[in-house]
Amino acid sequence: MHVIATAGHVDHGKSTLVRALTGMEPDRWAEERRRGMTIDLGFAWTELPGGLTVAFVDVPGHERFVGAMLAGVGPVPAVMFVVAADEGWMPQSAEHLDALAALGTRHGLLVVTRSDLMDPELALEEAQQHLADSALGRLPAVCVSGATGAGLDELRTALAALAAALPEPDPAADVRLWVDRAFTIRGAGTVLTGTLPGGRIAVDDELLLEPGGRRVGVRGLQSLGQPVGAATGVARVAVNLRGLPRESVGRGDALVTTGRWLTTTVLDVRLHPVRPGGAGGGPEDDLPEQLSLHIGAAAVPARVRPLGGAGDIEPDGTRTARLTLSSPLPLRIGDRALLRDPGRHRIAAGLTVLDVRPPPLTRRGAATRRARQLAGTTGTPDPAAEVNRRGLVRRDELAAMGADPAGLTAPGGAGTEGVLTAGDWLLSTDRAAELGARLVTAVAEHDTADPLEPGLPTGAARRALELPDAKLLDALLRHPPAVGQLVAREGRIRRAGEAATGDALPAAVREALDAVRAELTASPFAAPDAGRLAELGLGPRQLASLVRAGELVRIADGVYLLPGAERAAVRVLGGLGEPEFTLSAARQALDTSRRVAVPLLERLAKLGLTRRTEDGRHRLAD
Ligand SMILES: Nc1nc2c(ncn2[C@@H]2O[C@H](COP(=O)(O)OP(=O)(O)OP(=O)(O)O)[C@@H](O)[C@H]2O)c(=O)[nH]1
Ligand SMILES: [Mg+2]
Repeated sequence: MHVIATAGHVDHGKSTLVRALTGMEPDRWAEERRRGMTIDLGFAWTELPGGLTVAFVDVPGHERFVGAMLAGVGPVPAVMFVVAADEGWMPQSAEHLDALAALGTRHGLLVVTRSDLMDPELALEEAQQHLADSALGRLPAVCVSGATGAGLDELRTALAALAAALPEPDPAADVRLWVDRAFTIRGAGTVLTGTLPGGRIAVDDELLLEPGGRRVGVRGLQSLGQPVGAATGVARVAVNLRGLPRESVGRGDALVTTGRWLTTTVLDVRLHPVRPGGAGGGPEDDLPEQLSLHIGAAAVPARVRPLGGAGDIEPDGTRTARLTLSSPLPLRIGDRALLRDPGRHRIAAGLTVLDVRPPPLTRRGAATRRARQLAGTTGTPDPAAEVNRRGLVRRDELAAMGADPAGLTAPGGAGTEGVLTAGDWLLSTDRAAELGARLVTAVAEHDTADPLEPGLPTGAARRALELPDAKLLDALLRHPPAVGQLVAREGRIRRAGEAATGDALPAAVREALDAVRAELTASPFAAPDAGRLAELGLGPRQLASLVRAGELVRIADGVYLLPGAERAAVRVLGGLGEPEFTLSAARQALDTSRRVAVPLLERLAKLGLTRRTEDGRHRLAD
């Protein structure tokens, strides 16, 4: 299916044409038919030559209903632009053209109707001239009469050609259905309608209703008046939602795929002049601070703050601005939208969304720096550039921004274009270098402050660098400048190669160790007592660091021997010549005190080198 919106000045014959083409009544309301005027959006559809089905979204032409017009054309990729032969180009022709140009609509057909009332040539030439001066450019054109039916076959053929030339939307795209109508059906509950631009909705799907993020289930689905199990964009759909009160939804809300969209009230955009060259309504004209943002079927008051000065307007008249919305919208990089000035009844600018999670502008000069940073960006999503600009960003958040990082990086390794992956996170090589340098410094500072416990605990390292995920620490250790300098071991980030050599022991501790070592070499089981340890300046922390460094083994509280003391003890005890021996015999053989002998024998038993006999003696293991 294809969807085409109408556009054109009030009373120029849009609805009459839709009626003639489809046999359906686009003016649904009695009031519309009584007044002969479209007030709200109308929907109708037909099959075209060649078998393509086309649905029309018929918009009102009256200036008062421009909000409805914008909600109608917003999500629709193509337009049937209608001009009355007897009236020619009129003010709402111009405003509708401005709106289409600003929204980026590029597919269309010009229809000059009411040709039974006047020769259409003049109106046709005039309209083509206006189109040529706009971003749309000249369009294929047909002259018809909705009253007599003249030219309608030709119009059908032209519509079929237009529909066939429309780009194929992605059936796997994330769903964002802008609600253009919401109503209640007795017995079924709340129904929303909209133009699905791409992606797929199926019965029993669970979606989110934005703003608000309310979970909603699809109870039923219709397309072109028929129940369907699923609908793939582009399509007109009516969605019956489970358990949703009618008053909690309205035009401009959006039904979106769960977890795939970010809603935002602050965004950075590129403003486009409505008309090439900028004459009349270009963003370089004085832009009121309060405007109305229109995207899809939504209209939201927006505060506009141009970024940078007059010098930051690019040669094509575009410039960047920050918008603050009065209510959140699900937006993505690359979205097209427009700003309307309700006070002056004009389209003020078109825009392309550049960033839906922009940095706050707090410091002086931040707005100008931001303008420079965004200069040259077009809104074409560039995941590598986004990662580089942000430094650190979650994968799913980047995808939700509209810059899907799939394929950007090889899992677990250095990616292309300066992007590193770490679990769910993407990290720019620049940020990795900066964080890595900070980590090297933090570890060095830690080791200076606390030489007895070398290595910065990983938790402290993460906090110091404000890393949201431990995997980022691993990524930093794999890349310059940390790689080769730092290693992770036993829960700490350590200077590479250091703990193994014991270099980190302070000189005083090293001297004390030398003394202990000399004494224990002379008398291997005469562990220095508390007085001696204190004399050498070896407190609990120093002793613990010597144990960690593998210089001493701890037999019990306050009892330290040289590494290998257990094996040496077994050798001595084996020399007793008795398979079983008492504690006292062992103490004498080892030439030590009970203070050492008791825990040492306990330790030998624990290591399986000795065992206790039933009568409380000790025996070497076989
Ligand atoms: N003679 C003649 N009258 C026409 C033709 N098309 C429309 N009309 C008349 O023009 C008037 C407006 O037609 P509509 O189709 O309602 O115009 P519209 O563009 O839908 O108007 P809005 O939706 O209110 O903007 C009606 O009185 C129609 O009968 C035509 O081809 N020939
Ligand atoms: Mg109408």
